[in-house]
Amino acid sequence: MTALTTEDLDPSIKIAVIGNGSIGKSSLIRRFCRNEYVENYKKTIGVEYAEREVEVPGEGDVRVMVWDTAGQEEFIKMTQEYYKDADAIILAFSTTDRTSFDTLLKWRAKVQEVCDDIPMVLVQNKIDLVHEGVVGQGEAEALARDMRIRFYRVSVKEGINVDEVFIYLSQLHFQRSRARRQAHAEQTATSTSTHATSPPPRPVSTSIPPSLSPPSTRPRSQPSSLSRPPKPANPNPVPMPLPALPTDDRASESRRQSSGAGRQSTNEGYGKVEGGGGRERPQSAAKKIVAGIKKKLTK
Ligand SMILES: Nc1nc2c(ncn2[C@@H]2O[C@H](COP(=O)(O)OP(=O)(O)OP(=O)(O)O)[C@@H](O)[C@H]2O)c(=O)[nH]1
Ligand SMILES: [Mg+2]
Repeated sequence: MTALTTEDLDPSIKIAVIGNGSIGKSSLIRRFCRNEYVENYKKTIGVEYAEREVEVPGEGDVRVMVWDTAGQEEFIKMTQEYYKDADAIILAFSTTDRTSFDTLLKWRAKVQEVCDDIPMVLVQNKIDLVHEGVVGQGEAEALARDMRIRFYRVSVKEGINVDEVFIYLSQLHFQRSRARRQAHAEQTATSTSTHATSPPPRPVSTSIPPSLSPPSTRPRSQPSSLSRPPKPANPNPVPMPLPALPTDDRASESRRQSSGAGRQSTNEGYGKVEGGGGRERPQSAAKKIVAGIKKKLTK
């Protein structure tokens, strides 16, 4: 089970609509958000925004935020900024405009320049004008298959298939983000259980600049009489298992050890592993060492 996120509590999706000018992008959004249709054409300058709450089967009420981008060439660089932020893309063309179909791959390339694998759908608008059509249904379906995306035939004017496009994209987006979260949670669980069986990591003090370190409980240089006695050299000739370090730290740790720095913490590490690993010296020997130290200290 994955953790609950704000996306579960307040589901929303950002969709950008792209494609050549005058194919009906603004009309599609106006129909979806306000259920209105306007006959006269007024080109979009830059980017416009609209939103609507819609019930998405399996997801409940979803806030759909839509970016209406200008299809005119002069605005492409500017509108591309908005795809970057989108969760899904509607790639649209018009039944009566051959160029708008022929440039679809170019539009998709613009998306791929700025987005990773983003949910997308292909929309053919103005199917009420199919008698004036210049794009065959077969070739549009073939293109959608090549792009591996779903294809919708829409008439904004007649209100055909408009909500369906937005609802499908919302479902796709939420399914994918749930799958991603679940994969991430499984990956985290696997790496946590791997770490649980490894020995605890040794402190690598050199990885934290002194200014960021928590204040030390021990002064840096201590009088020799209070410093810990050096541990005896490891009697075991077999290399002790060292706790796994993050990859980057391994190199610096081996440099640190070969330069002699941090020896004491290395010994402490070995000592801890020894204590739990059944390689302890006989207790009497240990007692002798402690007694010797006490003797030295009381001199
Ligand atoms: N017959 C018909 N006309 C439509 C349809 N959808 C939009 N139109 C008309 O197409 C023209 C262009 O529509 P817009 O929505 O402004 O086109 P756009 O893609 O936003 O254009 P830009 O803002 O320049 O990128 C308008 O006159 C609309 O009335 C439709 O489904 N059928
Ligand atoms: Mg427009």
